[in-house]
Amino acid sequence: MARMTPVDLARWITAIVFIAIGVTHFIRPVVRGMAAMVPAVFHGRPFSAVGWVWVTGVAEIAGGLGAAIAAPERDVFVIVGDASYLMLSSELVTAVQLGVKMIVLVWDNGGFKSIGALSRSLGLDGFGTRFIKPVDGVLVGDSAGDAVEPLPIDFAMNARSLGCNVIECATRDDYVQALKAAKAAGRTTVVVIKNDRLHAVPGYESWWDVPVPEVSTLPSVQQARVEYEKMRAKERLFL
Ligand SMILES: Cc1ncc(C[n+]2csc(CCOP(=O)(O)OP(=O)(O)O)c2C)c(N)n1
Ligand SMILES: [Mg+2]
Repeated sequence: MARMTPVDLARWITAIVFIAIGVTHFIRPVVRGMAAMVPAVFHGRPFSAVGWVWVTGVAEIAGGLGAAIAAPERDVFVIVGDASYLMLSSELVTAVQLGVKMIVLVWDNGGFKSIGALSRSLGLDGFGTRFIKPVDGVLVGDSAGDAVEPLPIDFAMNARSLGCNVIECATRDDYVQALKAAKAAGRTTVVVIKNDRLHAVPGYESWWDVPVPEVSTLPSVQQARVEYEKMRAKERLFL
């Protein structure tokens, strides 16, 4: 058997890590927590809340590639956040290599928006969820507003460098045009659109059991812990 090179080893490790992350979407307590976050409007359309969690286990660009291979006669759209794109975008190369077309919509909102909102709801100010430079050595949170220097990430250039057709959008009209142009294109197309970090969908009419530290010097975390204990007492398990 040929010897494994360091690159092969890195590939195996990466594959195992990503498969392990995906597998968590099939573990009961994780499924329960994530299912509670699926907005009611999606229940049964077409999957149950739990079904949606399973689907995200095979997530995003990699999942889109599988769908595009399985159904070449259909337009396959992938919506992916900027942070998720940074975690797993290498299948774009596979799509280019195989000549498989998918349309990837990258929503660039300067970091981990959903996790930032979760962090704020736990009194943690979105710490570590922004693509910004540290300020005086500190990774500041959302309360720092725009008084920060964004990281110079160029998603369009990144996707272009992998061999994709790329369309950049600044406005809603650009986005509508880009969707049409992407459908008409003959190869994998990445559409990059900026969106707002703080403008979001309303609450999900549910509560997610994310434990808050019992000990903290931050009053906002202490307050969140009091709230957490109140909510925890009401918890009932239905799955
Ligand atoms: C494979 C995997 N890793 C981590 C997570 C946890 N997670 C859920 S949302 C999220 C943030 C994603 O940020 P982004 O893709 O930029 O989307 P945004 O919330 O900004 O729209 C993370 C890390 C996950 N669901 N799946
Ligand atoms: Mg994001």
